[in-house]
Amino acid sequence: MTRKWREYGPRFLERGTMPSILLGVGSAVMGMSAIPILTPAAPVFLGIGGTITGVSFLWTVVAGVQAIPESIKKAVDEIGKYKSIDELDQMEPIPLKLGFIGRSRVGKSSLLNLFCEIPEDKEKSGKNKQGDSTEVLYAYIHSIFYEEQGGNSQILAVIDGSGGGKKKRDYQLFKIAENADILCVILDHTSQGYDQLKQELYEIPIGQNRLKEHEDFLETLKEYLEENINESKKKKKLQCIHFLMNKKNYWKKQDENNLENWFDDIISDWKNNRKSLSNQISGTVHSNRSSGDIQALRNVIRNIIISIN
Ligand SMILES: Nc1nc2c(ncn2[C@@H]2O[C@H](COP(=O)(O)OP(=O)(O)OP(=O)(O)O)[C@@H](O)[C@H]2O)c(=O)[nH]1
Ligand SMILES: [Mg+2]
Repeated sequence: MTRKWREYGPRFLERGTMPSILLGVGSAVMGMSAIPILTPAAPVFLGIGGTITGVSFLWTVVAGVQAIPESIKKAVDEIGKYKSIDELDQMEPIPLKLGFIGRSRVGKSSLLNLFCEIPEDKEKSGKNKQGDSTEVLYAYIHSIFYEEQGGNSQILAVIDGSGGGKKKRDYQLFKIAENADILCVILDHTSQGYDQLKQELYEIPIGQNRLKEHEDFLETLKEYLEENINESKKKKKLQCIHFLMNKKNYWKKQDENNLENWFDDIISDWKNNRKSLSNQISGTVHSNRSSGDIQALRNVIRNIIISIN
């Protein structure tokens, strides 16, 4: 069976077709059993049974058509487009998935736009297309050269979710973690950003609550990954978790040591105690406002890709 059609069964069942078929058969039996009983109620039973059977039949047909997977697309033709993460496995080759996760306002969407050099008119700021449910996550298909221009390239699907505090939003971040090969976990010391301050070199003190927010998030992420990777084996070990301590340009000089130590402690903790979750664990201090830092991150990702291949 081709890769495309292997998906058909699960997609068909996902659409609630099993209960619908059972309901259809049940009501057909109910309707038919009314035929020999020639009471005035028989046509009513027959009518109800027939209607339910008809609706179930229609439902099954519609689900059967909807479940046909999209054709396998050449990944190279999709560069520069947003794709729902469910479509990524219909590409040839399947792109390597790089996920940006972290609390709201850490700079995930800004990073996606800068990292992939998405033209402004194509920016989506990580928001889902209107009309889609919040569960639909999009990836931007991007090509990264791992040697100088003209060398080998790797097609990446870069995924950015919404980091709002609500449980529903957490679901998005964890869904990214579940799908990614390389996970970039973004942290910062303040939730403030350029949009509010309109200044590049503003010194913002450490938000202790903000650090606590990240610590709690990392704890939940760890539990989630442990559950998925170790126990259910639903997900394979991540290739790399790279931590990014963003908004360096807003650090106060006197806070540098504290923030570096806080960040180093997190990386050491994951390196020492979470080895089972990822093949590689690393981290860099970073600012989205620095083009040098964006390039440095590209190099980090490129080196990870080289080490995987
Ligand atoms: N000064 C400064 N501001 C930054 C940096 N990175 C992001 N910002 C700003 O922080 C604000 C929030 O950034 P977003 O990219 O929208 O954050 P997000 O993580 O996508 O947030 P959600 O979508 O709510 O989860 C924006 O105003 C960015 O311009 C940085 O390195 N330095
Ligand atoms: Mg965003």
